[in-house]
Amino acid sequence: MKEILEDLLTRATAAVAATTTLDELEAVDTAFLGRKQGELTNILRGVKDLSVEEKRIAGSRANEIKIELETALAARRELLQEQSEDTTFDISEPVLPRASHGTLHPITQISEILEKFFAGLGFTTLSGPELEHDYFNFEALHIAPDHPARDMQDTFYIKDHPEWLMRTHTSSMQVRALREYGAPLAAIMPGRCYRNEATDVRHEHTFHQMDGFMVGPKISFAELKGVLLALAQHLYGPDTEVRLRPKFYPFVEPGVNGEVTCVFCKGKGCKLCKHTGFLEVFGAGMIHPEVLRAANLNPEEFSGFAFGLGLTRLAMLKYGVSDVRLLQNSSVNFLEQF
Ligand code: FA5
Repeated sequence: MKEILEDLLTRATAAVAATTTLDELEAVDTAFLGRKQGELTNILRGVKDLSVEEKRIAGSRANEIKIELETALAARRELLQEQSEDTTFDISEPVLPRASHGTLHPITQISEILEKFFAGLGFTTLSGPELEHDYFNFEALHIAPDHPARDMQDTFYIKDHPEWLMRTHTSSMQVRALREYGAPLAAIMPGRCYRNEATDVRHEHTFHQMDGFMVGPKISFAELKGVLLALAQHLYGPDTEVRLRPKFYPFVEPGVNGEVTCVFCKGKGCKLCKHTGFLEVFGAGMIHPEVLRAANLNPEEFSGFAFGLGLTRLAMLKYGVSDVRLLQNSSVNFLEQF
């Protein structure tokens, strides 16, 4: 009797596993456990006619097998039910138009490319306030209240609070960051800036910059050059060259104007690069000792370089946008190209 029961269990389990529809499963259920002619039901019914010893052994095993089989059937039933629900669809249902998902703004895209690049060089990304105090935007950067450099960066002031203004550059974060985290420190600071500009194809009243700096015990101009070259080649390809020419910024000494090989004519000279073969994309230099002092650092102990990229300009070059104002006006027709 024991062999008959084990053989039944093997066959029944295999039959359950082989079913692919709920109808097939019900047929297996009836064949083994059906109330009238189920194979196991019949065996259980005949247990009473066995000897006392056989009744004890076969009876308890037959009941165990019944429970095992019921469990296997229930599990299979659940699985087949799920599968049949998954594949049920209404072929008469009307097709809905595909939802529009939008894309990341080109300035966000370029900012993320740069953040990844700088993270690889060990720079941390920081952000700071757009409504800034005059001190961090100008004075801490060695631009006194009557300094002519202020004329180049006129901005929007807060009525009755002339010491508060919309920041004109992300350089406003330099002293804030160094005061907060100390040196050595390498950081980039992307963000929105504002200037009181007469807007044209290259100038907006609201635009994006990314400042960066590295301050440590022996940071030199060579490191600045290396970082800027690696950055330009990462963005515009390995043949890109960087040209640095002297430029005055009150917060760096020496200061430079950084240009890269024109991405449109590859250095041959065209209308966009005014036939020079180069396009201006950043300002940079060695951090002025007065700025280090404002950051509570000793210029005898620490030196550093700083650079400021026009993120808006970089995005225009990378994606071939000819008018800066297109980037601010939120036109879906324009933005969905990116
Ligand atoms: C500065 O703003 C300096 N803070 C950069 C700097 C940082 C120099 C650290 C040295 C060390 P500048 O005013 O040149 O410099 O602006 C830098 C870039 O911002 C420009 O090359 C340009 O790409 C972008 N930019 C400036 N004004 C506008 C504007 N109105 N619209 C769009 N982009 C602008």
